[in-house]
This record gives sequence, structure tokens and C-alpha cells, in this order.
Amino acid sequence: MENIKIVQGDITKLTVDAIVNAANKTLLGGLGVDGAIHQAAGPELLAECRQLHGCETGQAKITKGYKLPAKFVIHTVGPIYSGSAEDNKLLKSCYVNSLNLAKSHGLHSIAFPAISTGAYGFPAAAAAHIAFTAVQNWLTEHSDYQMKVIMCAFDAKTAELYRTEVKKYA
Ligand code: AR6
Repeated sequence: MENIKIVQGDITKLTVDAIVNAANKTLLGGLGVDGAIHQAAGPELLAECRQLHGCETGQAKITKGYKLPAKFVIHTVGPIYSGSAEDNKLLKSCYVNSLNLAKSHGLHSIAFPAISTGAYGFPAAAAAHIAFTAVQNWLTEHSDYQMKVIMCAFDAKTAELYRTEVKKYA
């Protein structure tokens, strides 16, 4: 787990190659972490997002970071929690597709928020388990590539769930 770090705080403050946005299918902004990222990046981010024509659930698209300390924003769309097995697959896809996109752009550090656990209602413990499993498996499969992953928890409860997940892999 040496390439996975947990931080608690605001993802918009992180100086990394890319931060991940928990967006919606329009990619035209919203509340939560999406709102915070657009607020901090400035209006040029929305202008670039308009050119992307949305994004399917589980997929990811990249833009520049504009006024953010992060160079890029990777926009992914988490599942709206319904309780079906498909939710788990789609949440995993968000992490895997974001990491693949970062690698394809030659990026070496990425920070994730807790995708789908706010407005989209995914239970936080289950989401934390899926997130860490997906990231750990990806790092193992791409061990020839240097990628630092920051798991950014906004609240103390998510940070605690993340520390519990890390111990499972220690
Ligand atoms: N930094 C890091 N994490 C944050 C921040 C921040 N500045 N702000 C909130 N979080 P949510 P979702 C955490 O609702 O569930 C939007 O309107 C938050 O505490 O942002 O995927 C989109 O446009 C939670 O743990 O995303 C979509 O319509 C996590 O980020 C919808 O919400 C995700 O909460 C997406 O819902």
C-alpha cells in the first residue's frame, strides 16, 4: 500500500497531476465535490466541459485544471445507488477508468474523492472497500508504472473507513 495515501480535507487544495471529480452525466457542474472543483478551477473548466458532451456512468474524461493546483481534472460519473450488483461494478469502473486515463496521459499522481457516497447515496463502508480493492488491484497490475494515489476523505467518518481498508492490505 506504499503508493496509496489517505488524506482528510478538501481535494481542490491538493497539488497532484490530477484530481478526480465525482461528476454527473452532463459534466456541467453540480453540488458537493463537483461544485467545489468548478468553483476553485474557475469558469474555463465549465467551458472545456461543455465540449465533452457528457459522460456515461462508470466512464471518465479529462480536462485541464485551470486555477486549481492540480494540472488536470479527471471527471468520472459514479452510480446513483440502487442496491443492485451493477452499482458495485460501475463504482469500480470509475476508479479503474480514471487510473487508466491518468496513465494514458503520462500522469503519476492522482487524488480521488469518495465517489458516489454523497448525493448519490452509496453506503460509505461498501464504497470504501470497492475503492481500495480497485486501486490496489490496479497498482498491482501496473507495478511497472509509477503512480501515487491519494484517497481524499472529506469527513472523519470516511477517513476512518479508509484507515480500516488500508489495514486489510497491510
Ligand atoms: N473535497 C473532497 N471531498 C469532498 C469535497 C471536497 N471539497 N466536497 C464534498 N466531498 P458528492 P456523489 C465529498 O455528493 O455522491 C454533485 O452534485 C463528500 O463528503 O460530491 O458522487 C454532482 O454534480 C462525499 O464523501 O458526489 C452529481 O450530481 C464525496 O465527496 C452528484 O453530486 C462525494 O459526494 C454526485 O454525487
